[in-house]
Order: sequence, then C-alpha cells, then structure tokens
Amino acid sequence: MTLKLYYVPRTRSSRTRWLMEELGVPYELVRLDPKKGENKTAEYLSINPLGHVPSLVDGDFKLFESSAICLYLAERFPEKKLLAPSGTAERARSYQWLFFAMTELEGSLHLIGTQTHLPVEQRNAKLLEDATKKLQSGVQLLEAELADKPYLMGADFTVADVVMGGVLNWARMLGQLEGLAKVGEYVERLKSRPAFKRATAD
Ligand SMILES: N[C@@H](CCC(=O)N[C@@H](CS)C(=O)NCC(=O)O)C(=O)O
Repeated sequence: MTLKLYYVPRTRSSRTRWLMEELGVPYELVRLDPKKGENKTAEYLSINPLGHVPSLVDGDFKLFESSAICLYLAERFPEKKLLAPSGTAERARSYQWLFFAMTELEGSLHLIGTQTHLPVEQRNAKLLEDATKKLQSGVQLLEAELADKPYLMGADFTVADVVMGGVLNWARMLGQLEGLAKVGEYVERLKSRPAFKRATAD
C-alpha cells in the first residue's frame, strides 16, 4: 500500500516530504493548490478537518500535524535508523528537540512571520518584540548546543534534525539567525543534503 503525502510547496509540508526523501521509500505526492481550494474539498477535509497541509494517508490510517507525521514515518521504517529505540534516553532526547522546535520556536516564528507581513501601522509592536525575544532565547540555546556536534543527537542525522531544520530554515528566511555561526552552519549542513534538495526543488 503506497503512502500518500498531501503537500503544498514552501509550507510546513516540506519537512514531511524531506523526511520521505531521506527514508527513500516509495510514496505518492499529492500536490494541492490552495488557490483552487483543493485543500478545502470534502474529500480532503475528511483527512484534515482544518484543510491544512501536510497530511499522510497510509492505507486506512490518516494523520495530520507535520511533526507527528515525521515521527510516525521514522518509527514505521526502523531500519533507516532516524529515531532511537522506544523507551531509551535517546528517544526521549529526540522528543525534547521535536517539541522544542514546534512549541518554543515555531509558535514565535509564526507570530513574527504574520506580524512582519502586515503593514507597519497594523503591527502589534509588543507582540512582535515578545515573540522575537522568545525565539532568540531558543536559537541562542541551540547555538550553544551545536557547538561541538554536527546534528542534534550527535554524530548521526535523525528525524529531530528534519523537524528542527524545517523550523530553522523558516527562521533564517525571516532574518532571525543573524550572528549565530553554529546554527547557520547547521542549517547549511542540512540544506546540502540531497534529500532536502529533492524535497524543496519546487
Ligand atoms: N501545526 C501544523 C500547521 C499546519 C499548517 O498551518 N499548514 C499551513 C501551511 S504552512 C496550511 O495548510 N495553511 C492552509 C490554510 O490555512 O488554509 C503542522 O505542523 O502540520
């Protein structure tokens, strides 16, 4: 049964496509065009009731939320070694970085992105300042964490890097990684991976 990934280029669905490419397993990419309302059809809403991307369909199983999809796929193909065995400290550490990326960083990034796309007079300066401070303390923490290792879990690339890389690439586009040498090198290391390049070619 082929895995089906519902996808829109340059969105949070890119990280799930990147993981698929890292796994190197067969999958069907279903590209949706939000301008044509393809993410709001009754058929798609039965998979993801908010009409968001990404979503994954695996046989009768439907799943949304990008990081949940990444974890599910990493666990479904254990031979690819992108996630430590269940019940280990390494597994817990992967969860730490995944949740950190999604809650401490991505929430603030979303606010920064939304605010900076507004005309200046409509921005909420306090909201923008608070979100920027929160994001900056998170990325400073990563700068120290990445001082002596190439990937979050150490020498080996894992699913935590896919989720973190997706979030940090967005942070970089919003100009939030200035002056962070180690984080900058980390993002470049991730972006140079052939699977990342294949997943973001469009
Ligand atoms: N927390 C969700 C966020 C999903 C989300 O908001 N996706 C956006 C694209 S980045 C989307 O589908 N927007 C379309 C819409 O709101 O209609 C995840 O990580 O999967």
